Amino acid sequence: MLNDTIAAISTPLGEGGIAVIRVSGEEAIPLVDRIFKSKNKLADVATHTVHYGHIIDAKTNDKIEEVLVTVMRAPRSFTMEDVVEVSCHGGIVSVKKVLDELLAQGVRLAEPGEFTKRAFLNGRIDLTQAEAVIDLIRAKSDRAFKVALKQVDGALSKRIGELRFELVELMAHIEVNIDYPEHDVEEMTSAFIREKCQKVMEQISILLHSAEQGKILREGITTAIIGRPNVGKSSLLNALAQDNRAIVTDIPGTTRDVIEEYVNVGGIPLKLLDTAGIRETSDLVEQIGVERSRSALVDADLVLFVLNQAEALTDEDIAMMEQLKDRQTIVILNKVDLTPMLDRGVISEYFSEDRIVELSLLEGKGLNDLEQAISAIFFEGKLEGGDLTYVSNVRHIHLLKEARKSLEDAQQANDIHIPIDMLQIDIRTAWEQLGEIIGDSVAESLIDQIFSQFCLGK
Ligand SMILES: Nc1nc2c(ncn2[C@@H]2O[C@H](COP(=O)(O)OP(=O)(O)OP(=O)(O)O)[C@@H](O)[C@H]2O)c(=O)[nH]1
Ligand SMILES: [Mg+2]
Repeated sequence: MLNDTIAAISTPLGEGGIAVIRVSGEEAIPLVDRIFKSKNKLADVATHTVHYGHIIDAKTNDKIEEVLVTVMRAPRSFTMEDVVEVSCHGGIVSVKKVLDELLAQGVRLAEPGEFTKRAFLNGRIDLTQAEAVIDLIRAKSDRAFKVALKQVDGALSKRIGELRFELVELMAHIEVNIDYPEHDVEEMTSAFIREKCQKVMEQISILLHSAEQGKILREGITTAIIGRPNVGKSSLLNALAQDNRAIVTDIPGTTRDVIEEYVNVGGIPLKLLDTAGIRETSDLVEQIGVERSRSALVDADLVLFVLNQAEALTDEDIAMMEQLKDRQTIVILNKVDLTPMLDRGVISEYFSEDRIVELSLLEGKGLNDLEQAISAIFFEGKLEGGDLTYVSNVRHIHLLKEARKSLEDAQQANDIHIPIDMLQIDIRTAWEQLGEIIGDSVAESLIDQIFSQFCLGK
């Protein structure tokens, strides 16, 4: 199974200018050669070159498609195997035909992700990088894309590698101590263990903290737009979506249902929910809408509370601010093109200045300020700094937590002076758990690694 030759259509199905079929494996070149008619045999061409010709029906010799074929020989390819990419015309039928012809030659249809899996198994990328390739494909925003790109590049692996190096150093130190036990050395070792474990645990916590941000980047911040009828909630959704997604009228109670829209605000993906204006009403449909607004409010990570600053605050507005003051909230004072009527001082009692944004959706003013306020909340203004090593994968998060737990166990054992060869077990477990993140399958390399990097007695 491992080195058989696989193929798949690598471009999205549908009508496009071109479509690409990727073939990878030991037999990729000879198998494509059988159905490729051109001046040259692919077996003879140089690697990383492109060749014009036709894919033919092997039985009838009829031309099926006019193609360009790219040859990339192992190991300089995505999978590190021989890879042939066939570019043909973009229609579904022609691509299917070429693929069928390849399958008829004995090529196997690739499983989802199998090219990337091979890249991993052949050692071109590690697990975090393989997983990041998927994130890259699915990225919903520019920033999510950059994070994934960085992970493909190996940024997370590098961080994990550094932590494991700390632990290897620690294990080497302990190893020496087990071999040459002397009391005062033991004292020093205990302090050394405490310090190192602490350091690695802190680093793991930082990575775990970034997991929260990673999740946001991938899935979007659930953001509810809340407020009384007619304040401009739907206008806000439309402005952020740059589309007339929701109906806007001057009739209070226009929006009855929750309208969902993914938008990208300054590179941060928001799952925006426009809701019915909250008010007491006898209209049954509107009542249901108001109920839905309230439950959207409960589930939201971020609330955009919209007020019309050309109207005085009502008791309901104040009750709402009371309810929102401990949540992630941005207060939007809309309609600043009209004469102000609202007492801003009251709002300041509930929210800090950086959470209050003035807008005129009619004139399209203030959207930049809103963008900044959102960025500031979720990235504490730090995201621009460029440290984009986010952990966003559930498997990674789980292993990081496990590793931190193992180190906590080591710390506790150390505190009550349990013999250090016992601690060694916990530290080694942590080292292995971190190794699992990057797909480095455990122990056998441990000893080699210790003694290749350290010279005894130093
Ligand atoms: N003057 C002015 N009018 C605005 C502004 N933003 C929105 N409006 C108007 O206010 C009215 C209500 O806007 P919507 O966006 O429908 O308000 P809403 O909060 O969604 O209202 P409901 O769906 O009824 O709860 C419309 O007539 C908009 O054109 C603004 O910044 N200035
Ligand atoms: Mg509306």
